Amino acid sequence: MVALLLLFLSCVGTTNGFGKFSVSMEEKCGETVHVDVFGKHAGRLRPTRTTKYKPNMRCTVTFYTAESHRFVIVFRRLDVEFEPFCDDDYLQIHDGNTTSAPIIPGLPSKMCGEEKPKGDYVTSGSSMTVFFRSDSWYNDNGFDFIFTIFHTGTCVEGEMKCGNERCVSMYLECDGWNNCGDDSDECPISTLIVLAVVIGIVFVGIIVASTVLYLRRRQTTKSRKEKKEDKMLCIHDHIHHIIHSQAESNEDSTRKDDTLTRTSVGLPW
Ligand SMILES: [Ca+2]
Ligand SMILES: [Ca+2]
Repeated sequence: MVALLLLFLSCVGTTNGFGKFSVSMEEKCGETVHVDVFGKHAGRLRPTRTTKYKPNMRCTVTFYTAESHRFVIVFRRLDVEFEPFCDDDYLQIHDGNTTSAPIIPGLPSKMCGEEKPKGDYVTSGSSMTVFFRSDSWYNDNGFDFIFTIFHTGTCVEGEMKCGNERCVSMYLECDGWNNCGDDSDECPISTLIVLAVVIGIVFVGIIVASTVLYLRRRQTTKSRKEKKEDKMLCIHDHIHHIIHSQAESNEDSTRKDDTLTRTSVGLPW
């Protein structure tokens, strides 16, 4: 079980771990969020913290960071009510600090349905504005994406170099989030973890098998004991019946002898 927990943590990571945070459109609706290069360097954005987004949402949230940095976005999920022109519920991510700014290069002008944008998308500057709206009926699970601040050039202390030459915070390494955009900040599952998981599964299997075997044996022993007790009870009843019959027979014989004696002697009754 410990091995499984380790694997889970290594694969999923913790949402609010050091250097990153989780936020929803609902709680920051209409606000501007500063992503500090000396604070948390990455975030996870969803419409709400609930399973499904709410009806009649009209939310705009602007994110900005230092002039030297940009944002990279990686989608984890898109599940917004589908309509061919995405006119009912939709998501837009603008490359700037207002909704008048163009859409981030590569992303659709409106996003809906379940086909999430693949790959990574970067802003041209240090800000981005997210807009999400929903109509009055039928709400799906929404969207879920990771955004990370990065810069190119020489990485400084506290940063790691991604495979695509981006520099991101070293605290984002192997945390379960694709912060570089090419997954190079994430660790492959090590042989040791795989071995630990296999041993864990075998261990759990042995415990389950042993428990089942023990319960079956216990049930079998109980059945045998009950059969033996039934047999003894049957024998006891049989013996009791024989003794009782014998006693009744003896009593009848005595009564007959007494009758003959009284009759032959002529004693009164
Ligand atoms: Ca809807
Ligand atoms: Ca990461």
